[in-house]
Amino acid sequence: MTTPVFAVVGHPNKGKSSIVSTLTRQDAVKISEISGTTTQSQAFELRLDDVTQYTLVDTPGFQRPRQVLSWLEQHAPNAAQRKQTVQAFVDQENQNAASRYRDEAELLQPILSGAGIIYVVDGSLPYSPEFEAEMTILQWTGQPRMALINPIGGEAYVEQWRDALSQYFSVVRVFDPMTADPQKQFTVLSAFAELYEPWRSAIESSIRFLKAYAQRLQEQGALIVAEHLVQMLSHVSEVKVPVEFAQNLLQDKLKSDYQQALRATEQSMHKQLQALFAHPQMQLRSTDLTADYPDLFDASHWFMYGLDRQKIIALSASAGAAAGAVIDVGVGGASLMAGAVAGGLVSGLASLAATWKPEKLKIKGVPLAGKTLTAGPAKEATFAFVLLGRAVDFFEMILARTHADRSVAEMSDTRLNDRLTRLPKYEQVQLTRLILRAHKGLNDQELLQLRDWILKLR
Ligand SMILES: Nc1nc2c(ncn2[C@@H]2O[C@H](COP(=O)(O)OP(=O)(O)OP(=O)(O)O)[C@@H](O)[C@H]2O)c(=O)[nH]1
Ligand SMILES: [Mg+2]
Repeated sequence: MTTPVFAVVGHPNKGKSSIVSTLTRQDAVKISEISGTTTQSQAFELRLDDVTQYTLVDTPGFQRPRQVLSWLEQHAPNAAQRKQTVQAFVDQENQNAASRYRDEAELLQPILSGAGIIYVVDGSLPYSPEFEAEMTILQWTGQPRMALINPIGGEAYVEQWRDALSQYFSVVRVFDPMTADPQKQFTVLSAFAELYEPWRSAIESSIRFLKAYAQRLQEQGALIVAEHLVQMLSHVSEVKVPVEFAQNLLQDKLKSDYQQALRATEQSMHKQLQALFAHPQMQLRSTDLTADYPDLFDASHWFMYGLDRQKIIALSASAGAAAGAVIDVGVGGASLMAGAVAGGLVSGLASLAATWKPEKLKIKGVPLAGKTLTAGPAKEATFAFVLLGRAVDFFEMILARTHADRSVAEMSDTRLNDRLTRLPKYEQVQLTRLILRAHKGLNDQELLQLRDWILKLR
């Protein structure tokens, strides 16, 4: 079965390559603010599970459309022979080493070979009649075609463009390749299914496949997140106490080993998610994860992760209570804590330091040499939520990122509180219970539960 092929054409610098990149999910498409970046037609396939769903051809922009149209008008004997005349023009220019119409020949070739046309304009700049020559040439090829208005710098002239484009194209859509989510991407494909009968069933089955594929990818991504979270939460760093030792140095080493291990695990999660979602080139602002990043281990920074202390206290208290009990978030902190402590529950206020065993070093006169000091695993709710929040933020960011977006990714403050609040209270408590168990490691069934929570939180 032949798969649909679309040529993305238009003026230089209108986001043609950006559209190709987003719709084929490829980082490799060259995008630049410099006009005339694409100089040759190049085909990019959306290939998933070894099956090509469709092909998009990136093309150079029109340079001299008026001259080309006037040549065509002079050489076409009648309307029935317009397509052959366009072909004759391309053949002639291909044989002419000094051709002034190289870009036009290059962009028209894939269309003459059978590609459908996606014509791209910029909705932030006014329409002008000079575009009529381009649209007329495309019309002369007789190929199925649609127009996309890319609001590169805003939507100021979208309506004006819509009126002009609909004279030449039966389907006109606004499409921003930087932000288009998969649903929006499908609308471009569906439009073509309506437009051109021979491709209808192939496109419809592609859309079905793509939807199922996206679902599967999300589940795989969430499982990667769950596995790495458990790895971080259950991690233990160790250091052997030598005969002669300086307490502070030993503590610092342990703390630094532990931090390094967790950061390395977090980075490995990022890399795996980037590979899964085909964003291998994506840059993260590295200071966010290393030197300048607020120290995860300093509780005074926790407000930066959008965590509501009161809420975490209530959740960890509820999680420790009998199954099904939900202690209301917002109940006065003092009575809540009293209840939690009286019930012999884990104190929600216990800081991460509670999991730092090195305090034992302070005990005077105990012969420690030869013993092993450990840091971790992370049993504390606030810290567990920090790691969860950061992981879900990254997951959501990479899910929403289009391939046209080449900016450095920045992780904003986590919105974990908002995410948690969207869940019913009893679910928040169930999740807390699972998170608080994760430091012991999770069995397969629990890991899948954590995966499903991650899907729900995003
Ligand atoms: N803000 C914003 N910028 C965009 C959008 N689409 C494209 N751009 C930017 O516009 C510039 C040109 O994008 P390209 O995709 O390279 O455009 P092109 O039409 O392929 O350009 P040529 O190959 O030079 O003809 C790049 O800097 C893109 O990042 C958009 O929807 N929003
Ligand atoms: Mg380009």
